[in-house]
Amino acid sequence: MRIVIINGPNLNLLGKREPGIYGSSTFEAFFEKLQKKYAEMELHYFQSNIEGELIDKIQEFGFSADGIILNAAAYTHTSVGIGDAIKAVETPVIEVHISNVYQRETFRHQSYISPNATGIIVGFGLQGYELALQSFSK
Ligand code: CA2
Repeated sequence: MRIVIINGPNLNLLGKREPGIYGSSTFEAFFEKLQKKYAEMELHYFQSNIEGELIDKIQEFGFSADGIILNAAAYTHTSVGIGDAIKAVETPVIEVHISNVYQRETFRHQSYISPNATGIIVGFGLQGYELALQSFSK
């Protein structure tokens, strides 16, 4: 099972700023734990603050991987381009948000990812990524 986790803008700051909303673990530390726990899976991780790089990565994995776990961060709410990329690829995409976006500002209630996502997980912190992973491991 080949799975990629793709994180969007500012998620490189996880564990370094705003722990009250996003927790205190860096994504790298969390990803290492996932790799150990799910050693039978081929896990990849990519983060970028650049919209086009996220689209390139979705296309790169979107015809060969078994699953994409995507937290497009702020681009979730703005990016027609990322939404189109999700629609264009064959690999199922699970949309993840660390925070419960529906408890937050109304602009975070809009998603260009959701209409073409296989599933959506919000508000479970970093555990949301693991839940998404488990959904692929059936
Ligand atoms: O809850 C989520 O996972 C979000 O995708 C996070 C985005 C936000 O724009 C979405 O509405 C919801 C923001 C990611 C920013 O990450 C930071 C991490 C640490 C410190 C500052 C920002």
